[in-house]
Amino acid sequence: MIEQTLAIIKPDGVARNLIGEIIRRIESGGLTVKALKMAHLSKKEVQGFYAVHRERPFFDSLTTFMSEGPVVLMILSGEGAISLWRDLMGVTDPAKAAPGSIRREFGISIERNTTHGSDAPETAAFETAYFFNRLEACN
Ligand code: 3AN
Repeated sequence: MIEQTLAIIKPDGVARNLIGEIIRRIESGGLTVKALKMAHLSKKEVQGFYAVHRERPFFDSLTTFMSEGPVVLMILSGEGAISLWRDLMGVTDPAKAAPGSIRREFGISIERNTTHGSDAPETAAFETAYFFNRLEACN
């Protein structure tokens, strides 16, 4: 099934000039970039995006990190895009991520793990709509 998913290159990735390398992996991995923009999110905007995590102990630290500098926001499309993008990223903790995955190669810590990807169709729908309106999303 053709799916759409939200990808973010997090502040640690943008700050280390990894935008090109990560988009190269997205495109050569079989995914298409459908929409793309940069933003320096406010802490409030990040809190709204990560609202499902608001009770987690790392919420304050995570939202501070995600608002410390610019990010790249993208809608990716393709066959099984949600799980395909998560496979390319690797699991949350870079130390446990598969060799060759983005988080294994570039992640600094479980928090500063370079990229984000939606984890299910419902979260993908919420997350893409959180950052892109219908015109921007090329629908
Ligand atoms: P994923 O992004 O792999 O789906 P989630 O949804 O569990 O992982 O966590 C969202 C984000 O919160 C992660 N990408 C990471 O930046 C941060 N995070 C997750 N677990 C921790 C943790 N134990 N300590 C600090 N930050 C964390």
